Amino acid sequence: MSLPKDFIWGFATASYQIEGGAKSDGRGPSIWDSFCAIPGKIADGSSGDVACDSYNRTKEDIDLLKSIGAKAYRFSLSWSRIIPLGGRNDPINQKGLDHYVKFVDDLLEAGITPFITLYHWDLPDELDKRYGGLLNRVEFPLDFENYARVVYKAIPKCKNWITFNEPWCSSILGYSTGYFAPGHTSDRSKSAVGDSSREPWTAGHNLLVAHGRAVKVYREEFKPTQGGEIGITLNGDATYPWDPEDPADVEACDRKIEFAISWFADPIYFGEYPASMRKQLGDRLPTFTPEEVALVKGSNDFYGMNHYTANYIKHKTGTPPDDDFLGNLETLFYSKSGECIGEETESFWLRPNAQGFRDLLNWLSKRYGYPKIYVTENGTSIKGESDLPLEKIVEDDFRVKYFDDYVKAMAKASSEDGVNVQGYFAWSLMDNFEWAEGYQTRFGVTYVDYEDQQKRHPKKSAKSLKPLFDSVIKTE
Ligand code: PNW
Repeated sequence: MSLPKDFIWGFATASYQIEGGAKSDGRGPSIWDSFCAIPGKIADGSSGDVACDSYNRTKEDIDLLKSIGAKAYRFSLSWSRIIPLGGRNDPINQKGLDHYVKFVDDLLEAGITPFITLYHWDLPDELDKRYGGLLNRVEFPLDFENYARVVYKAIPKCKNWITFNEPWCSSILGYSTGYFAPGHTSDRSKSAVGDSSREPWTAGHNLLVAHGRAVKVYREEFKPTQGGEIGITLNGDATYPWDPEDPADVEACDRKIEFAISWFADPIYFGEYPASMRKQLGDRLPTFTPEEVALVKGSNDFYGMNHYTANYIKHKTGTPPDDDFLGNLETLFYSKSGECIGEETESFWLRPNAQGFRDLLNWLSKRYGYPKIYVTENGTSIKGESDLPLEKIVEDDFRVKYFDDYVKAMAKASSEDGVNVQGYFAWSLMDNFEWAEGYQTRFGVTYVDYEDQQKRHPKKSAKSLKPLFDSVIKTE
């Protein structure tokens, strides 16, 4: 089992989860600032106001990356730091932009390759108020295109770009369940606004078009001189039939991945939505205009894969409710014969199953013609981690084993199955603001002491990745 010689690996973070500095140097608010201010939305009532204070600790973060051997760092930009109101006719905040220009310079000087995510969920709040944010099919893609252009122009040294992180989360958690900002849902006990039967599919469509626009601008105006690559990052879990003898469960396994991943990947690789989604959603799923197809089809230089877990899938019968987004099926932790998918973690949705990673890498490769894959996130929380004393927290053997199992499964997919995986980012470089779960759930390979000036304490897992990758990456 092995990974290719120039395989690149490192750690990932996202702006709102680590930066803090919410009002520093002219940053405007994002939808997450507003969402956190609504009582009851975040488990511990917290926000990203201070988070890991990374906005003020770039040197410390780069030193940390260097000390644990990272070759690359994936981070995201705060759109409202760069254009506080967000729109294409709104002013640019030079200080905010300069912050990222310098950060990239400093990373490169330290020998670390930057991978920039343009959008990791923190839409400028003004755009949500001005025209409904992601729900606006015309304005949102144009404003995103403008923001992307501003950034490409300012940071020519970055050669690796990701447009959107997990559009599934933005669409479903933001507009169906209301679990994430902006919190829209049909459930009136949670939100006064929202239509879970339509809005998530509209948001997803507009994200795809915005992605297409940003890629077109990169390819036409910047790629010829800068020579970088651009893609989108999609999340999705592996699936196994609840009853392997039941063809309907086997079929539901594919449908589950289609509703999560192919929703975005099929338009990007084939120019249309999966048939299973069209069949269930009818005209609630928008139709691509020819202009939109031209923007979206063929718009990935690489496939960004975020992956954490697996589920058993049991098909449902009858007509699914209007707010169903899974594809008329159930996701379960136990199979019919009583097998468990994996051990519990601190995250209700996450249980480790490394074989699932290998199987999903194969599924994606077969469907999309063996594209170049960067695993842009993979990692785990640990049940009860936050309640342990520091000396126990840094002995995170559960996380060490998770990375060991997952990286080896990926190496087998590469050398034995022919999957074209070229990079890997562990989520996350440090504990951070875990969205609606606040700070209780930790994903970091570094412990952040929020009670003691956000001091960083590398855990065992932080130091485990370098020897692990050294042992599987080919030397010639
Ligand atoms: C990813 N779910 O999101 C994100 O890209 C990160 O920002 C996040 O911190 C990380 O995973 C760990 O959660 C997900 O509820 C968040 O199924 C939630 C879900 C899936 C992915």
